[in-house]
Amino acid sequence: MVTIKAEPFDLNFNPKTTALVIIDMQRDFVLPGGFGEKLGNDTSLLLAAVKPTQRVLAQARKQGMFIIHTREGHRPDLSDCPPAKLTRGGKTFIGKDSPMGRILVRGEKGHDIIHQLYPMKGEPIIDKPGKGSFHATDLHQILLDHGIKTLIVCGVTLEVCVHTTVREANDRGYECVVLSDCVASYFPEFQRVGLEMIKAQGAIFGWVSNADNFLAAIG
Ligand code: C5J
Repeated sequence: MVTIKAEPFDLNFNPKTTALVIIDMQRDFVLPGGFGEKLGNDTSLLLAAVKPTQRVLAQARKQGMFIIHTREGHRPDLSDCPPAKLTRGGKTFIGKDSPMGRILVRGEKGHDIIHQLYPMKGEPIIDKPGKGSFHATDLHQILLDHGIKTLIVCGVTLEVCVHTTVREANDRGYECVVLSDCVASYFPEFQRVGLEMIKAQGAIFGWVSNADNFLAAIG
């Protein structure tokens, strides 16, 4: 067992039963021209999470930790995109052309993970149609098969896919540690409040820590 310095209190975890989960570090969210920018967001805010996540990923790989990546997106015919998601406000842009290919469509350049955090062979990629990583995916089965109990969570955006995934994971019995500098939001206020919400009320959804603390814990 190792101990990670975290809020609201330090957490003991076994690295052998812990997975690093990196959520939706896709071009469509973090680079100009994709889904995030089409919705009116400044994508540069998300880039702050890249370097700390690279450090965490490198160390997790060195330690042989189980690593999982997720991508939000849909089949090319959009048959797995609920009409309510596709037509939201008349302008979600899902499936529309962009400089990085069709937005949030599997197989397109924008849908894929940025090169700085690209998965290595043996690291499962979960393609998910929703915001939560457990919805309509085999993530829970994969985690169970690997005996995983604790999730170290990085990715974007904090208040959408990271939060939804942490809530789903918490309800399924996983302990989640969100690394504050390895997650990002288009809205600084949401980043601050989103982290508060996770650790409030005695870790109601999970713990908040950071990259340095993670590295110190698994050293
Ligand atoms: C969003 C996500 N923000 N990955 N997706 O629509 O957070």
